[in-house]
Amino acid sequence: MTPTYSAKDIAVLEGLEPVRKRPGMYIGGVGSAGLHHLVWEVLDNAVDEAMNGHATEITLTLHRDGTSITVTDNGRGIPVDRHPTHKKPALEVILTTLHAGGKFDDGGSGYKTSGGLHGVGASVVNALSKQLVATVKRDGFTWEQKFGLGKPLGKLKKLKPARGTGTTIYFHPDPTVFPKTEFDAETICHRLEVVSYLHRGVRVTFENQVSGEKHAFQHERGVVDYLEKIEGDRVGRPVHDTPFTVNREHGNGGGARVDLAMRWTEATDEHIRSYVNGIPTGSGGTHENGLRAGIGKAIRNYIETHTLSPKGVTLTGDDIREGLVGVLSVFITDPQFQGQTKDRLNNAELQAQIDSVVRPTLEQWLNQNGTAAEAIVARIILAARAREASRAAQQVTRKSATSARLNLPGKLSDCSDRGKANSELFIVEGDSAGGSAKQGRDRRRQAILPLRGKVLNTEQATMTKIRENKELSDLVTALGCGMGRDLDVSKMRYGRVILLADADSDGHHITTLLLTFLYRHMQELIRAERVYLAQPPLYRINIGKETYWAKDDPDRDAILAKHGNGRANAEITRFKGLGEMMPKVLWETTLNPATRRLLRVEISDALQTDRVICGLMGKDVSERLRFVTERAEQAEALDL
Ligand code: 0RA
Repeated sequence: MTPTYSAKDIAVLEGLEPVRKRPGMYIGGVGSAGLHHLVWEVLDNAVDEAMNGHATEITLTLHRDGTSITVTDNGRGIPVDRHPTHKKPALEVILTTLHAGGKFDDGGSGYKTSGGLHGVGASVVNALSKQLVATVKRDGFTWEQKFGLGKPLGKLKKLKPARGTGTTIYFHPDPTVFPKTEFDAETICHRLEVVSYLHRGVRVTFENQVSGEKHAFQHERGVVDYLEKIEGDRVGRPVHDTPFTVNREHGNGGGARVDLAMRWTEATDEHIRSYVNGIPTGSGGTHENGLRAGIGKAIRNYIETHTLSPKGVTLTGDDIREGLVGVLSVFITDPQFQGQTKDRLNNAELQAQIDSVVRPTLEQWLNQNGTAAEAIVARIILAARAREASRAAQQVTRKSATSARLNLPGKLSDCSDRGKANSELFIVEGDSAGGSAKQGRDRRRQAILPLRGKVLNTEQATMTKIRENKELSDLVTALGCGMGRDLDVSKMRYGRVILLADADSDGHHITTLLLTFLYRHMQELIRAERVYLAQPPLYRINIGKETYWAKDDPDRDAILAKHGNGRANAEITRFKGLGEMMPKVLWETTLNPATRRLLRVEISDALQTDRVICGLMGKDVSERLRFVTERAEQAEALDL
């Protein structure tokens, strides 16, 4: 009889040439995200080993060159015995064979790596590394095999006797594939910390040999510890003591492993961090929808059965979840991600699965925790009443706002092309700068709104305070597109809004405050690519007959190094503020579309952004200024 091979058996295994030919297909691109994808891939394999109870420790070392990494775990060790069909050590097979869909389940040998939880498998990392060394402790010995560009540089070697088991992968990405091979320590460190929260008990260590720093993370209470960390970084105290938790290891809930910790706080927004197989899902998806649905049903049911329904207001889902902070981590076998940044879960079945786990457990928890339930229900009813009150107040202002243009702020110098795509509203700090900008602008397409005084830090303010703030309400009125839930980007009175502040630290601070407001309350404007930062110069440098403009100190030094012989023949003027600049100079350097440079504000990773904004504008004041100054260097699009 002829043996039957299913298509899967044949199609699954290939050589690594396709990876080198089209790396983007496997890791999403060869930019920084793609480079770090290699790290996540190697890390995931170690995490997998820990998740299945075989490893308790993971160490990641960023080596001194900043471009190579070692990941070690104390798991079972990659098998080194001969693979029955490939006639090679299993380790070599795993590292040189492409596994479709990241899964490699070789029925016969019993090897199963669900390591592709993140995607593609260690062989892809190997293919894209100029060097990779796998070291395994297993069967009483240390074993080692070296690879270059995915090809074995020699056979698997049996080295000295060893106690214990484990796997160590060293890799150095190929600089001919990646234009930039420097790893970002902060990104890696943050990811490792998250791993330690999502896998309770596992000891995760980051050794940064570039900076000499070492961090060790270990959390026995897992997502509950994570919840408390997030709450600590944000404003709004908890409204009840014990968090609500779910911890379902496989089986129940239709197959998904579910880990959840959440608590209502006094914050005015909802903050849920979700993960699928340890991958952050910043744009949510079916698992988050299931969570929201489950919470909504449980709360409504509880309120009904205890006859707590408020009079005169109906509770919306948003009311129910106002102030909720939560961490949801699920592990599933075949995650499907969608969306531009592939950070939204699309597996339809997850919605009902999570819903059916959360609803009954939360309802039961509410019934057993009367004090907490009371506080939560009171919090929800308060949210609903506040919403109704602010809606009523808004309707009054909106009625008068639509009736006339007269309500536009008095300090706004409008442009004649307002409403057209190429029109621009400049938000300028201070009246004197506003004056220069007003004179220097192109009146046809550029409008100027000067803001006086300090802008409110919206991260710590209530909605009422935000609405009462003159500077912010002027901004909202001038833009004409509403804010919060009423935002309608299509109504925006200008093609772009451009923030123009002094090039000094005060200016950066104001920019940060405005960005925080826009991010929290007019986020669609940023997503629609309608928000920009102007880049006014800080220095004028005259060298001989030439004039150069520098936006900061490094820029100045670069110009001096390139065009001057040191500082000797250069004449340097530092602008104290925009107001000091002649209108013509402001036009030439900052306003004129032909000569200026703008940064487009963009949200590359919603979770990361939230983290940064909380860090910046929440409790820790010291972190604030670093942000815009550092990020503004990154030219072109600014990662908010
Ligand atoms: C295949 C089979 C087994 C373990 C592993 C792979 C494994 C892979 C990696 C990658 C990094 N660390 C790892 N640790 C283990 C199971 C072998 C057995 O049954 O003992």
